[in-house]
Amino acid sequence: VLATLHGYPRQGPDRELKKAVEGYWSGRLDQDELLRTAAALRAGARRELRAAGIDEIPTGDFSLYDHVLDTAWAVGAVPPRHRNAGLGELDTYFAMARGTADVQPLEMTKWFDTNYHYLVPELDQDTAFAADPRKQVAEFEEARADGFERARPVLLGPVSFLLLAKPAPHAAPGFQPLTLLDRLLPVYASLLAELRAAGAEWVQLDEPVLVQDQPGAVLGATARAYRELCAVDDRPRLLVASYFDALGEALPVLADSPVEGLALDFTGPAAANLDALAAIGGLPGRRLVAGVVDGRNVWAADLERALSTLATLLGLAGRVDAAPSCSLLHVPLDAAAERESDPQIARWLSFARQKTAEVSVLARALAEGRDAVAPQLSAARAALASRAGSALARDTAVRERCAALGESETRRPQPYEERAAAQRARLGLPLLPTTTIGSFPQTAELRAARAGLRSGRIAEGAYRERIEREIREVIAYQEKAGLDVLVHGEPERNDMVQFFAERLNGFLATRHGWVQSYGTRYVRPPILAGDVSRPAPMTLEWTGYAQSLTERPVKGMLTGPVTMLAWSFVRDDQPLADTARQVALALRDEIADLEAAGTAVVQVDEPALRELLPLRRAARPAYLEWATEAFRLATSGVRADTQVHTHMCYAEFGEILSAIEALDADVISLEAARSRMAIADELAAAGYPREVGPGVYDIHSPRVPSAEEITGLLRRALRAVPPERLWANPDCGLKTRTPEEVRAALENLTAAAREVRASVTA
Ligand code: THG
Ligand code: ZN
Repeated sequence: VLATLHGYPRQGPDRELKKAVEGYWSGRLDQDELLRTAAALRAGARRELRAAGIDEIPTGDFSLYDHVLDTAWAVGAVPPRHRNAGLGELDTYFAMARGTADVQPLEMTKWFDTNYHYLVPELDQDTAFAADPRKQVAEFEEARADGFERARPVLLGPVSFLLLAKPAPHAAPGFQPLTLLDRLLPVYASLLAELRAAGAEWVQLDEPVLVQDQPGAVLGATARAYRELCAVDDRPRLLVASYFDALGEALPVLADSPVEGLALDFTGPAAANLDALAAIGGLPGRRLVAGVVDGRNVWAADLERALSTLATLLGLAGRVDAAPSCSLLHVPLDAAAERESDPQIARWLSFARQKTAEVSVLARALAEGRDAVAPQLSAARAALASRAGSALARDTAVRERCAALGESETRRPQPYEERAAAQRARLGLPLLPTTTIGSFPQTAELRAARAGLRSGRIAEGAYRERIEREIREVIAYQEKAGLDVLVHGEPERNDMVQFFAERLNGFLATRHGWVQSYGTRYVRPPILAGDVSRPAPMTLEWTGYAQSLTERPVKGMLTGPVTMLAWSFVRDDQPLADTARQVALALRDEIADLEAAGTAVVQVDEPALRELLPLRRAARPAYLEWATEAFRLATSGVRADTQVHTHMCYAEFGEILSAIEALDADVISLEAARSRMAIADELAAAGYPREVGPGVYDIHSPRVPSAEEITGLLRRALRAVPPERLWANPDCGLKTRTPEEVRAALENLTAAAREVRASVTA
């Protein structure tokens, strides 16, 4: 029994990789310096893995930007616009990642249901694959030279690569990337042969798409792919890896293929792999890499339970190795770095360094017997007991309140028509009212002021004056621009989840818990550790201050329960639905306070509603049920004449249209500018009965849309949505744009709304 893993955080202890890559982009570092830093970070990671007792290490999991991009590069899937941009290799690679002044980057999208985002390969009928094994071979040889006899190159498998890709912009209509499988397999065969020639005994091919429901054609393609790859002469042994859920119908397909090993996830919903494996008679004579330590959450493992899973698995495969369930890319590097903030809680946590140690304890326990690791096992037991028994985890008042909730708390008492009439009377808005999504540009001084308050360099009073000044400017500006429903601009907020997490009981902040979100961008997700409650109002002060400055309605801005969960590390000791309900109750109280203070419009954002959608269809209805119920629990306590808004962005909404309706929000704003209003048609076709603001300004682009362009988008939306139910607003918050861009775009937005309004009433 060996200890191994699928991948390790790339950024380094102090996000050195971010600094080096951004330094290269800005010209502060040259290519050699960047590549030297990257090599030093890989060497550092190998030292850590050696110290932790990992027997077989992954190679090739490192990336300067993204591993799916690296795979596209390794198979030669470089789109012509990047290939022909006249750049050197490294700059061509970064042009695919983030574009240049002249060429668009690849699209970016979420990696399954994690918070990591990958670059979407673009393929068409003319894509000519060609193997470029240099990165994989070099990183493997580097590990060997460093004394790792057992190193296992890891790359994305061919089926997942094709299914995660999308047709290039000018692909033939109806083109499907999977049709390129026959062209792609020889390229994989050549990568495998090169790695074998370099001395690799095993190569891991990741096929995470197989944990999603796949049609028979995909399962058939999988069988064919691995039959062909296994027919290659002089190849390494193949380990096909899956993670994030159970393999389901793909398990017998892989088990029937000639591959020498499988890596399976046995945590969370993927624990179903255990019975499924037994049902097919196991993998006799073959290797099983057993993911028994949750690789994407931060809790110290229950080693006893993992050991008993491993013990069962030992009877089901020729050889069993212990591993985390997936790449450790999804967790921060080191829980020990949190010790200074709270040594007690740090014991409950397991980040990447701790998880590698857990895996190595498990492997030793099986290889040498439990006695060999008795101290570690008892420490793990003690940490688990300490967490389970802590007062932080259980708040009786919160639990009693949740238990007493009934159906009436999740429904607004008045039907929508009655609410809409009451809101019209109270708000007196024009047709096509204009608003923004919440945040306004955040200047460097503002960020410095927040950091200054935190570190004590800026006094509380001076900070408040700074925020007040910012709010005054934002309100005055919106009045001048002629917006109808105003926002305070959120100058006091860093991140829409972090801000609330810092103000709610039950959430913990980390100091160094960075996790890669995409490229050089990282987030520091809060940890949901205990029952959630609201010790004091969270948004009243600044919302109230903003409202005191204007006669027009100012929206109270909150982050919804699902998004609070999606962008945090969640508890593993109770269902997500229970945690969501607790967050919802805290928000419900906040909204009641806002309403009592005179707020007439509240917006509860759920940009992550689509993100938590389970990978398997069978689990989706139950998720959507509790997710929409939590939103209604948060928002349904208001008066009929208080208007509830919600906002969603970056999602394919199609799959969740009925859930969007089930939120029962009075107004919803959605991302739409990039899809040219397709969402307005979809909502109309689905019979969506309430008000909508399909975004008419793509805030992800520095381009300022003209009034004519916005007028066109509004007219386009009016083909699907009647004028009494249409709002004019940007796609998303304005935080990432410059004040100049925002000024120009909002003036064009209000001008366009005035024009369309006039033509509708004429
Ligand atoms: N908040 C949180 N999670 C998120 C998003 C968010 N997950 C999904 C999506 N939005 C991710 N998008 C981003 C966008 C920008 C950055 C990170 C994730 C970013 N990070 C800074 C960096 O890496 O330099 C650090 C930010 C900080 O100092 O906190 O720019 O909106 N919770
Ligand atoms: Zn948004």
